[in-house]
Amino acid sequence: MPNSTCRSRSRWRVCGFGVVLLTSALLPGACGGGGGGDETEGKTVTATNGAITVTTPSGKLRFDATTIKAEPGELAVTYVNQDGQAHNFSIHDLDGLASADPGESGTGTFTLEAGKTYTFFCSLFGHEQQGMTGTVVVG
Ligand SMILES: [Cu+2]
Repeated sequence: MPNSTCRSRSRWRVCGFGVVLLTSALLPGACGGGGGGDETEGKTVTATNGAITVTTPSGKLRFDATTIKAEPGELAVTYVNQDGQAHNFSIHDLDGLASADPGESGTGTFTLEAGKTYTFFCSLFGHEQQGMTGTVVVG
């Protein structure tokens, strides 16, 4: 059906170009920023007075922190979701959940044991495997 609008001679070139433009328009976060989008990779953040804020930037299946340093006891997490789909902040083996719809934020509380290292992640299907994960180091 789209072929009817394409002349036979140049149809692959013209139609292919259109597909590339369409794909780019549908994936604004895929290549935006010209390579400067990963400046938050590997960031370590330290909880202050048992509280911390973790953010998912728009268009990224990532958290802005990959290592969180915290004291033993209660950790209050404010999770800010700037992405276009729902995500959450969870910690393996611990109760608690900070879940947020697109453009919103949520809070959750986790109880950390001294000397332990935990893995935090987004529990939505496949997100941890795609990079929504990091480490909580308890001092
Ligand atoms: Cu997620």
